[in-house]
Amino acid sequence: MINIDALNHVKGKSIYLDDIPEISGTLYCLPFYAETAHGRIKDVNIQAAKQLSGISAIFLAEDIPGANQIGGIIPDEPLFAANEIHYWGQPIGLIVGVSEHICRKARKLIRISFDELPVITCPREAQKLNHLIVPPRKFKIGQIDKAWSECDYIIEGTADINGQEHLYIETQGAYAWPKEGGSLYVASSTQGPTAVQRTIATVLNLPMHKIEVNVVRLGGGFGGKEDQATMWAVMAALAAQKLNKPVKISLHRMDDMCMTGKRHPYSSDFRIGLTKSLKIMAYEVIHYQNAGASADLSPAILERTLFHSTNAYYIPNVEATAWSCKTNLPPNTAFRGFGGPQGKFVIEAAIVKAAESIGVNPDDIQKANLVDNGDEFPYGQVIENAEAKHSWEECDLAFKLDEIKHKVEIFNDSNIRYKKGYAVQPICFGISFTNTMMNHARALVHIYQDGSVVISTGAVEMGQGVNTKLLQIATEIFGISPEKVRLESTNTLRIANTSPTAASAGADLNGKALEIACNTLKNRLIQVAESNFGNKEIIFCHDQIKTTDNKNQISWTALILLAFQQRVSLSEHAHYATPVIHYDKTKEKGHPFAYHVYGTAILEVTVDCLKGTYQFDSVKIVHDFGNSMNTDVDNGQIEGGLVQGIGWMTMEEILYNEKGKLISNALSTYKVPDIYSVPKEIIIRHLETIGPELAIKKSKAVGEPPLMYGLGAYFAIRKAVKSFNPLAHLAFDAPYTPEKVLMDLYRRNK
Ligand code: MTE
Ligand code: LUZ
Ligand code: MOS
Repeated sequence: MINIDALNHVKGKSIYLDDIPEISGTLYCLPFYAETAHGRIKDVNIQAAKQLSGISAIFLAEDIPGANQIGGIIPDEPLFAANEIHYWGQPIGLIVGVSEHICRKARKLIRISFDELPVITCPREAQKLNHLIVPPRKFKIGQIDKAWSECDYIIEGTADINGQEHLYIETQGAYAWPKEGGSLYVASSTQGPTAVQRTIATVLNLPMHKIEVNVVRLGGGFGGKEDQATMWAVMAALAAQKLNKPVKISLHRMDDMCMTGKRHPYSSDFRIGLTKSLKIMAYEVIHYQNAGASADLSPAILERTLFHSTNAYYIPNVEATAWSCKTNLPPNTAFRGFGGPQGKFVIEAAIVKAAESIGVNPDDIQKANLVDNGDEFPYGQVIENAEAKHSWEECDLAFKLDEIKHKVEIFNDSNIRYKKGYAVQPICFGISFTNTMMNHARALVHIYQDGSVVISTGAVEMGQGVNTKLLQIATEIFGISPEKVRLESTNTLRIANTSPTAASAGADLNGKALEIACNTLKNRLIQVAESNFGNKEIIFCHDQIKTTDNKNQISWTALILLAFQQRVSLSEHAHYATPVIHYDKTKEKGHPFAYHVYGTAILEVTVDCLKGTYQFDSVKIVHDFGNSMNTDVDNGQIEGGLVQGIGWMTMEEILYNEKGKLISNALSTYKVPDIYSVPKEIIIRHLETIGPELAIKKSKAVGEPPLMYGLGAYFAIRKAVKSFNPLAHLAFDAPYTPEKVLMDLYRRNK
């Protein structure tokens, strides 16, 4: 089935937040901030701005009727800074006026005076000063102290990895309007409608039942709207409530880039120990996470970094520590992979450094240590249905790794200006929210008396195709054509208490709830059919309900009408909670994931050693989809995730100056992959696996894992650089921008 949104997207008919027809009298709002990343507020002068004609109001912290608090995991984040400013771009108040233009004009007239405080942007520096979001976490397995003595090689190093701008095409926004009796309707571009609802309730001092949050779709989220869509919706709701008017907010790209958090930068120290036969015996790692100015989702992201610190490798002795460090940057947040990719980057760097010092290929070490059934991850989950070796072997078989290596060698021997590099990138990603409590979902299905069906779930469509998958589930169970089924918006009145659509689990959780609802309805319909046909086996297909002996048949539409006339309920609301999973934080052991997603990629790159530029020649992937329920949608996720990962590792460079001001604050200074920089060739093969029961229709979650194939981009480039400049000591410092590549190509170590 093609993506059900494809046609409307192409025609420009899909409705995003800014396309919602405006109610007359709608006001616009715009937050303002001070030109500092850390300061004590002395005075906020809004007089001149307030007097501008067209300005309706300017709200500050003191105007908030409820709590000035929007923190999701920890209550450490005000909606508006009242006394201290903790990052450049932190909202101090909200301007409301008749147009966005007039709000911008007013913003220029606001004068904020403050005392400067010291700005810290480096996580290691913050950790030394004990500026922490939460206490450190430590995952342990085996006995690391003893293990070092069994190692023939011990290699140490440091790896740095920068953040990433989400660059959803649709910037953050919301549109709120008052309803009867002090209730509010809020259209929001969010992955987490319930978080929006709950936070508005807190800030406006209202019960949650007075707030209806509605989400049609997002023009991309990528984690950037898991938590950080909330504050904009709260602002619009606050103004709508105070002024009793419809109020809209839609961030300018440069405000969005400046004011929102990004993927977390990490700085990590590692030590890896191997035997002569290249078995990794011991791995010690300390991660310093750059959390930014408040917690946001950082503690959960920190946790996933630890979960994925050993990627797809079995290591018997591990000690992994992670510090969440509070700095004067915008609070960093969820981004596809959720801390997992950062954990994986460090182990891959450790393997590459070990390979270089031992004198073998990194893929010799990678291959010798892939996880297998019965192996235990440092967090206690014992591996079942491992596909790490399987995907590696299939990848090797299909794409002939030896030939690729040989080709690269021959090329490099006969070329001076251009050098090629390659990397193999295995992945292993755990599926489930690591916070067990969040792994549940609900679905609501109505069959109308004309036989048409409408579905609501907690899943948010953000381009990943979850609605298409949900539609497939319903049409297959009912045996009806897709035209008969419609996916409704995600709405907190229809589906309550949702987890955000995140952790790649949107289709699994909401799909399973939908399956339950549809099957319940189907069983009711079977009873109606049986009352007509007698007790025979009944099948639903091609809009017909028939007995298997083909003697009786009734159309779906006729059966529904019959059921309606017999006063059978044609509506169902179902709930699903992932079984099996559990986790004990006091022991740092458990079984947090429903299953893991595996795969292996081979990336090839050509570096221009005169310019430092590079082009990816090819990325060849064998991916474990389980039994993919929609190969077009899933392949799209692989391509998108891969390119987003390559972008992060290569050209996307977030830069803050020493004062904590974002320098890369526009698309002219922050470069993302375009059609010219994507790999010339991307080949995706499906690994033949059965797929786990806990995946919807045994079709594994696909949203986040492929981003991590992109990690190989860094190491492929490094390989090419090494071939040009073999003696240089190279740091691990992603992204590997052309500037950094050029410096490394001509680096001379004494
Ligand atoms: N694909 C598109 N086109 N747009 C997005 O915003 N977000 C990614 C991934 N793929 C995203 C996407 C992220 S971060 C997640 S967690 C999953 O989709 C969420 O959707 P799912 O749980 O339905 O896979
Ligand atoms: N969000 C979350 C996530 O709250 N918990 C998770 O484990 C997670 N994992 C990936 C992406 N978002
Ligand atoms: Mo995705 S980072 O779980 O929104």
